[in-house]
Amino acid sequence: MNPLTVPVALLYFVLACLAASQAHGNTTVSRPNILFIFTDDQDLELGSLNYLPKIRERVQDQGFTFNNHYATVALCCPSRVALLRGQHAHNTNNTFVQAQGGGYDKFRLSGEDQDYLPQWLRKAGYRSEYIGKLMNQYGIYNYNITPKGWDHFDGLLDPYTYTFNTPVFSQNGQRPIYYANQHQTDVIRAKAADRLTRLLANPDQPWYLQVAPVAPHQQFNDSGRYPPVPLLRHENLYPGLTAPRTPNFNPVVQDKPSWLGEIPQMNASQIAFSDETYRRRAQALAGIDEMVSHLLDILAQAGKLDDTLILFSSDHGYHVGQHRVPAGKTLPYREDTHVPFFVKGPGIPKGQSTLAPSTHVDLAPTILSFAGLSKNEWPPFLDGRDLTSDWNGSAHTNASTEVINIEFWGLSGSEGALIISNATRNTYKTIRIIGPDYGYLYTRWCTNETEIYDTVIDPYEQNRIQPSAQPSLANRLNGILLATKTCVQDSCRDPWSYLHPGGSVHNLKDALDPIHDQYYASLPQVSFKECLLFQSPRNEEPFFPGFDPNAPYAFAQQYRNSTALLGSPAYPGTNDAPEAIPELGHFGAVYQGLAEIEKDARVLTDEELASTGQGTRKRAWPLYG
Ligand SMILES: [Ca+2]
Repeated sequence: MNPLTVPVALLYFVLACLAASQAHGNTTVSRPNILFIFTDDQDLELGSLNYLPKIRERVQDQGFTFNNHYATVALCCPSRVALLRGQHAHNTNNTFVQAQGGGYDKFRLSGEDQDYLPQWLRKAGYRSEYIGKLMNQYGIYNYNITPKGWDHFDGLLDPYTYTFNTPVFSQNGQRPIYYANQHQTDVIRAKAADRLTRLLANPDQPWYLQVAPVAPHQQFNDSGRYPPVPLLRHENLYPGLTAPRTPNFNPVVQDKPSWLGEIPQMNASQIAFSDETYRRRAQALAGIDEMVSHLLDILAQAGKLDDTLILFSSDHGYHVGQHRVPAGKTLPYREDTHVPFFVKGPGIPKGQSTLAPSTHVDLAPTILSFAGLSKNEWPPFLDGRDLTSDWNGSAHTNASTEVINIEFWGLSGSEGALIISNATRNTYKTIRIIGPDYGYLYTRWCTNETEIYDTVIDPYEQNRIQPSAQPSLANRLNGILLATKTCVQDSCRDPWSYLHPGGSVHNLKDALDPIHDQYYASLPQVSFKECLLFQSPRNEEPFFPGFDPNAPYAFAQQYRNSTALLGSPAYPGTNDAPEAIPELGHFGAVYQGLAEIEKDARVLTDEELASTGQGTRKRAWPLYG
């Protein structure tokens, strides 16, 4: 053997390693493209996937499913901000759909818009694009303040986001365009298809494309809240379809805290509304099935279907008649928080799944891991965990993943067929435990009522366990909630170790050892002083012993600007449509190209733009100190 062989081989190896490490942050190495389909208000528990047969066949069955995936907030804006920042809502402090709890203006004022997913993907060498609904309160009044980070952004604008037949978008901050004579789902599909085709034309540039339709969200306009408006070509699908009569559908007995404990059973017209909502949701999803099929066809034609990471999920779940509420979200129960999540792509096993719990807070680290961004370039404040290990077969080895933190601040109510409008006592903190052979849901409401369910024997979350009946269980659940309600980073990923720094407790079973009775009995009860509509640390005392709410690490305050001055602006905008067009999305629109979709498009008039702050949706919010 030539004595030079070994050192030369070693040199090549070193050079190869250098090249690989330098690849992070530039575009010299080919990386899988990423397509993320992100729907709005799509349940898992009520069978929504039954109405997406092509997505199931072409994505889910070809990939990996997370069967226990949860949103950490059952509401659009806070869930979306948590996902895009990789942080729990108590750390983003974007906790509601409008000021002062949350919204797009708060996202900007906090500075979080300067340090979130698209900027991190850029570091990984990706081009990032976004089509559809980003978050609440990005609208005709601030469209020109383009969401940062995206290389191309074409967003729906409030107040037209929830009126399916009056789609209004701003592309990269340009003057809003109204796509007359088109249904929103078709516009998003055509826009996404157009961008996908352009992205595929440059094979040297890895890309991330997030497509965020509003379906199957309810239609909201000035006159009220209604079932979603499907594409006209789908409006006769599923005749006679009714909402599933789950055991918790409009129950005779309802033992619930706060406002839920006070509402009557739904009457016949409210039940009919629930059924119509469910049927319309199924019809609205048919447009999503078409949309994704169109995008998959484009990927297949380019020979890129197998090379692309495809993610599918929804911002949170939905209930239709469960717990006596005709339609809506915002509740801590399974229907509102459990969401579809599956991935398909290179290296991902086909047709497999996991029961390991996961949440939307995990998506940012998972996407960054897949994009190949070196961990030392990840933001320091991520609260979730990288899920790529789950599809690589090492899932659920760490029992600490059994804990899911869920939280809410703000209003609830029913989205149509009102039983109660603007329920103000809907702020709560919840822990869901999903163990290998046990499961619990534990909620402390802002009324200081406690709600406990054994979710293994009571999966519909109806039979409350009184804390006094199982005090050891109740104080352990209180303890873990005390830890997660203010968790940051590692304490979110492993809250049992936060409670037990010695490393002796890794799950609820360990914690229930009587040796810990005194410790858990000594911990303060999770409490609220009053039912506020936003996060106020002083309202949420006491905290875990030693926790200082004023310390910079608390609520990740060092990673965002103060938004204390975000006042209480009137709800800007009106849902008055430029024109009244009842039904759109005719048969000819299937796979119609963007040029055809744009045929009747026009910019909004000065008068339409000036409607900001007018209209019946103007609301004044109380100012809190
Ligand atoms: Ca939503």
